[in-house]
Amino acid sequence: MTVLSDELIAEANAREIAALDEDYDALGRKLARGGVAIDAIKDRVAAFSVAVPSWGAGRGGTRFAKFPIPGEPTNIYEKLEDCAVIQQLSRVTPRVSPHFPWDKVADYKGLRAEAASLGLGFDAVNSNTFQDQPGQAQTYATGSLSSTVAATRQQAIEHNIECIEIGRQLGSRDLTVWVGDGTNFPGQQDFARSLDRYLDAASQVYAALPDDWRMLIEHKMFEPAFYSTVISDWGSSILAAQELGPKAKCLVDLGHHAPNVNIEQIVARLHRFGKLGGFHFNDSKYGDDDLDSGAINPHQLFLVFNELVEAELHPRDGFDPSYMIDQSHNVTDPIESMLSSAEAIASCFAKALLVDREALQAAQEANDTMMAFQALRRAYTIDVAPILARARLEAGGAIDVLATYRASRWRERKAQERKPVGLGAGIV
Ligand code: AFD
Ligand code: MN
Ligand code: MN
Repeated sequence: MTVLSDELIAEANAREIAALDEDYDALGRKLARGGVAIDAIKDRVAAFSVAVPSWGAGRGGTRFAKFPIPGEPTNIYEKLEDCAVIQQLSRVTPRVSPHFPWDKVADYKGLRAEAASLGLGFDAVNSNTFQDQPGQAQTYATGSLSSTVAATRQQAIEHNIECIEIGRQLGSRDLTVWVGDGTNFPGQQDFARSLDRYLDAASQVYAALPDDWRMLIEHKMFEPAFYSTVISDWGSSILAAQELGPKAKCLVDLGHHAPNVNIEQIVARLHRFGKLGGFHFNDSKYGDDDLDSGAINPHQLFLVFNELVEAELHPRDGFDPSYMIDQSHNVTDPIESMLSSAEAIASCFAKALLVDREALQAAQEANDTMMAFQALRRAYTIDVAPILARARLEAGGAIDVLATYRASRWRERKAQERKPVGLGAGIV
């Protein structure tokens, strides 16, 4: 079942195809001069995918306000529909990452079937112990897995185990655990003892993982806790992952680091120790901004993918990171943001594939700094858009994803059908 009409996509593509052929052939000739077969790159791009977050389908907000748009989805079924639009046009986002209890339903088998009928599967399951839910016995106001209150830790453990259970029914294989636990004042908690409590509770979640599952530990430096956070950085994350066991890996959210941190080096380090579990792609100017991928610093995204391509060529302890978008779309149509972000992510992957690794390594070995840098620069400056567009076209997607989406009038049509979202604040 397709959400948009295939004729609409075909008509839009018909207007673009002559120009695409010209651009693809020209780029193909340019790449061939360097010994690169454009079709081989296109095939790698066609096999690339990134998951979208269910919560990213709705408009996000800040702690000040949220400005909903008419026709935005209000439940997981409507969110899946919107994710299906993104996938149908982009052909690069075949999986959705759900968040619980936000996406709770009565029938998960039915939800999985519904997703499958839309051409979608499920990616990592995200637990939520950073918010209280109506009727919940214990509060997370002073922490969850690291709480000083045993009953609160137990509740957080049970919630994570329930997420694994739901994920099994949905066909997921990863549990992503991000906790907001931390402090706002010096002295508020003992650093060592709060980490001990976290590790003890996390090990009970870990023990409930099926054999083929992974627990992805997501660190974040600050917010909602502004003085200290229990899993604050990649150091805390890898130490926790090493302590928990081989199924525990680290998840890198691009917005969760101290300013100016060299994220690509962190990626290389985590891979070196077999602990690179996955990504939350977004962009950031100041902190956990959750801006659209590649909107602020596309070069950093390219450098991250450069490390990923390198890591794949030299797997230390396997290489299987899960890629996901984690963004808050506060001022755009979320579908448009995810279409644009998926393209930015895939394009950095394509550029990283175009790095002449032999030349790079030779320059590195010879300490030829300028030529090493130029090996990266040459790939970064190539416009890979025709490769992405051709891969999409061959998979049934749209050459110009945004123009085709707008032509579909999807949001306007949904505004007639869907109930309006309430106002209010809301970080997602
Ligand atoms: C948080 C983290 C984490 C979490 C999400 C919830 O990035 O991924 O699941 O936002 O909205 O900042
Ligand atoms: Mn995240
Ligand atoms: Mn975040």
